[in-house]
Amino acid sequence: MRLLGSFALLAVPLFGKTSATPIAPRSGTSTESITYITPIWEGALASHTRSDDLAVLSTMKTLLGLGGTYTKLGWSFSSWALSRDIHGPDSDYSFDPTNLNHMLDLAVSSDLPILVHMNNGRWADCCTPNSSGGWGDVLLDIIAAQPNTTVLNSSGGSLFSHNGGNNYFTLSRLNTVYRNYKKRNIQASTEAIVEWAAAHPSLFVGVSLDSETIMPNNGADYNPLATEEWRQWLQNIGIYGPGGAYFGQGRTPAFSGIESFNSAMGTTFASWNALQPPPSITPGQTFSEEWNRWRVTLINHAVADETFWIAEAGVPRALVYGHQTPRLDDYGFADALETATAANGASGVTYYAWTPSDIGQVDNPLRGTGKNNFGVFELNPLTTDATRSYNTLLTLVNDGIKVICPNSWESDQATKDQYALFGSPNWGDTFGLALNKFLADRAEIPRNIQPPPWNPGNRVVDFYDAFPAATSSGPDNHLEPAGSVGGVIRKSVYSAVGGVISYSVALPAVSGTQRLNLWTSVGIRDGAGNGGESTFQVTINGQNLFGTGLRLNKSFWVWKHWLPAMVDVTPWAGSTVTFAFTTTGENYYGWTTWGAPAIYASATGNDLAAGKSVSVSSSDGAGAGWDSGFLTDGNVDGDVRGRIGWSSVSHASATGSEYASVDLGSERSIGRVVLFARSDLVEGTGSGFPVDFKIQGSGDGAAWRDLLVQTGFPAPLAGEGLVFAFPSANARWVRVVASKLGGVGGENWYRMQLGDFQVYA
Ligand SMILES: *[C@@H]1O[C@H](CO)[C@@H](O)[C@H](O)[C@H]1NC(C)=O
Ligand SMILES: *[C@@H]1O[C@H](CO)[C@@H](O)[C@H](O)[C@H]1NC(C)=O
Ligand SMILES: *[C@@H]1O[C@H](CO)[C@@H](O)[C@H](O)[C@H]1NC(C)=O
Ligand SMILES: CC(=O)N[C@H]1CO[C@H](CO)[C@@H](O)[C@@H]1O
Repeated sequence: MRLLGSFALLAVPLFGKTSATPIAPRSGTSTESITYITPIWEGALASHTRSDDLAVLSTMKTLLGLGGTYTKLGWSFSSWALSRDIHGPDSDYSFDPTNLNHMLDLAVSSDLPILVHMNNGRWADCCTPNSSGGWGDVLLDIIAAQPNTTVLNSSGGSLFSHNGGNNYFTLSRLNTVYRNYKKRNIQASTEAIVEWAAAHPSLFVGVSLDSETIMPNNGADYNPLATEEWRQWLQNIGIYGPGGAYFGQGRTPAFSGIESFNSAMGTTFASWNALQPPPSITPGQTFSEEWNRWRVTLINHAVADETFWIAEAGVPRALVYGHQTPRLDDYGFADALETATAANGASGVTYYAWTPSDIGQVDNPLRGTGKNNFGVFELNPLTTDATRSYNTLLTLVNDGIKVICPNSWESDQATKDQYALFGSPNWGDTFGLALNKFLADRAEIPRNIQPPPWNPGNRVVDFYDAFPAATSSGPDNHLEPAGSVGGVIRKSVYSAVGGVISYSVALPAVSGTQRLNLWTSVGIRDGAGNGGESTFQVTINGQNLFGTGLRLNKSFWVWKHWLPAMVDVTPWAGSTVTFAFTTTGENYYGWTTWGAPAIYASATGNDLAAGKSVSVSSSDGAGAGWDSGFLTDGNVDGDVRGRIGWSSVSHASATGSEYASVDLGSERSIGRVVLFARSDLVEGTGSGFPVDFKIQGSGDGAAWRDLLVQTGFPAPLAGEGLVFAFPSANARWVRVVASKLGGVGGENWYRMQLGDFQVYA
């Protein structure tokens, strides 16, 4: 038995880190009942002087109204820890807290809650005059002047420039020059916020990550470090190999040699060193899709790592929000929706919307991935119609949003605060009116907290089981048994494009705060051919539940991804309604599946394994955060510190048998197991999660039967909860038996590690 090497990693102090006291964690997913409206307002950065700041905030309070107990007005601003807010060369451009402290003080004097945008990504030099009035981009220039730091196009031209939003540094983890400065300064900025928040807990809403981390276009990123890291990721070597900081997070499955890569991709590279990205991206073409998958992975990693840096400096992950612009252009910007949830704390987006249903297309999937604690960190209503803006806000709040940062692009920005919401005869006025009414109407209404999908409650309608009684039209509607769809675990309802599957359902009545939610995941069944997109929609009595529909590009199949989604159907409780599951798209490509679609009644959900006894095949790390008892302690808060979960002993190779088994105390009918990845690794996504495993049930603890079989499961995000649904069965003992194990970051070995093990009816 070897000791867990990663403990040593955790103990290494970070340079520049002080011992800020962490503020008390608040669970962002179950106890937070406040919705915050925090307009973006950069204070003295705009056209007025600091002495005006309080007056501007006071005007904002008067014009928008303060809200009340449950819906509150606040504001949000940026920390520019790599540009404006830095000391000079003598202290190596370390973080200068002067501006941040000014804004934090303003929050206290105005008595308004604040959210801080960590604006150190591509917008790092936007609107950031430094203390001497110049543009505070000295450090950005210094970093950009060093070798291999910026994003490159296919002919080696740098795509970095100082033109607000174009600070494109390569997101490769091998870009240590940029990452070291960024981590140091972000953590210093975080520590100042944490110290302030500890003194003013009711004024601290949270932080959002770098705004809108994307690729500049489809001609990026050809930086040699990005290519080198891609080679390592494809083979699970280097930083993704044994001993590497990100071991266990490489591609699943890895390629054993360039020959197997060439044969899968239709390429002819002579060696791994000769591997280069395709010169341009052709959607649907296998090699292009593989390359684009890596581009999205780079963004996911950047978002996840920044979250960990901030969490490590003391902000609970539930208060660290992603800030992405998903799905403007999957192949150009690589801005897949998953990048908005990769933060693995809370999630969030910038959003432009004409209509409320535009918003629903993003926030329903965010909720489905368990990110019911989510925000819109730049909300641009794109309409002059105050009623539409108001309805957009209502849609968000109905979906359980926690933070809304209104923004308003004014046509007369030159003479106004950049993000003024009032005082001009343009869009801002109508949005301001909508906000004013919303804050007043919602003042005393608690936030509409939605249950996370791993505990959505009791399953009251199972569309899989009910399929034989459904009417279906269109080609090839049928059931797929659990585990049979591309090796991905879902019991799914399968249809081809044009398929409509209709169910007549008597929804149960609800009482009190109980809610009914439809949860499903959507996927594309077959990947042959080029391009193509499917749109998934569920209607209830003909009315769309998913706005304009959930759109999936074929890459979801290529990557074996499923998009989870959840929508509230409580308004129809107690009545008999018709649900129709429909898919539209290009016929040739649009073979689609609905994974484990069901309706759950929340507020009655019950983890049958909670507090129950666990037996395991082996154990390691006792006293250092690891104990088999932590598997059923219900602690999934995703905090970086504390009770982590269970770890097996180490194995020299991935092939190894380990299990964790829970005794439910009596025989129960079960249909779902939810496994949580370990959540504590300081950098990066989860590892130690089993790769090949079975979920088994037993009535006597001796004879086991397979409930579900999984092979080649890709490394989940740190702390991610994964829902494995299977046809209902009776069992008293439930176990997860792994036959192929995951690598563990910072170690040379393979282990089975889980954060939490939950079982549901
Ligand atoms: C502020 O900006 C000016 C002009 O861009 C630059 O010369 C100066 O070094 C900057 N000061 C700091 C502290 O970055
Ligand atoms: C790459 O960038 C350089 C410098 O901006 C430009 O001259 C060149 O045309 C670009 N090449 C491609 C293929 O985009
Ligand atoms: C920059 O990239 C080149 C080409 O891959 C490589 O030889 C060199 O070592 C890199 N330099 C640094 C500092 O990473
Ligand atoms: C929403 C989205 O990004 N859809 C894209 C899917 O891929 C096709 C190309 O095959 C694009 O045209 C779509 O815009």
